[in-house]
Amino acid sequence: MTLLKTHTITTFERSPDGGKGLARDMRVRWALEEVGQPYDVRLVSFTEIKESAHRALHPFGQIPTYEEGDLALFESGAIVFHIAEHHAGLLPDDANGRARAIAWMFAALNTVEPPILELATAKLLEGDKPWSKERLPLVEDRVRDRLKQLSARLGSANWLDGAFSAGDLMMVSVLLRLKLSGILDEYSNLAAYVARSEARPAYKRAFAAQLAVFTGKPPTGWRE
Ligand code: GTB
Repeated sequence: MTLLKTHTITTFERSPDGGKGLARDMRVRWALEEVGQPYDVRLVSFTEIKESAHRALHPFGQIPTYEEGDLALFESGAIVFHIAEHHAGLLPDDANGRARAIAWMFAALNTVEPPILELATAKLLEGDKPWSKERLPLVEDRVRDRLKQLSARLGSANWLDGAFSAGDLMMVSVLLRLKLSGILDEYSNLAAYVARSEARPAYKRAFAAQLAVFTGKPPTGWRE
């Protein structure tokens, strides 16, 4: 008999994005939904994540964390990679395709996400600085540079490298942060790539589950 291990993730009891699915628990929820693994959620406050019990799981006092049996992980990239390695559905079977999907995961986190985070910081945390107006276009252009390169590579394909993979999941998770800025719409194939991902049943279930935390309403029919 195979015993099912419970997957437990932590996320904010009150996400600062108001349930838009932009906090980093969303990518872990999405990965678990893609591979069909149920999971438990432990809600934590901003105070709790800085306390020693949570820091034992996450040295930097952040969410998400992931627990499975005697394994505790932090960093959304490492968590999604772990899920993808242990369950079918997010990494190709052939070794080279697998390596390329992992490269796309790293590209999302190391190459595409940094300028996008920089833009969020420039808008949210530095918007009131006297130099902000002058700097913002530079930061936006750095984002555009990356999007242009990504858009050229994606071309008219549905996914970055063959079938949908953990590389796409991570890339789209990163791009979603740009949706409200309008910059994504300047690259129609990237906007369509994100929309195609949001239409995936697994994405919808994950989104409904994180929204339910915020609204207090259980997702309806999310596992039909
Ligand atoms: N590199 C880590 C990972 O990928 O797991 C980064 C984790 C991280 O930044 N976690 C954030 C956190 O715990 C929450 S997701 N912050 C608390 C702290 O550092 O004290 C970041 C986030 C927050 C809010 C929005 N939003 O409002 O749109 C989007 C993303």
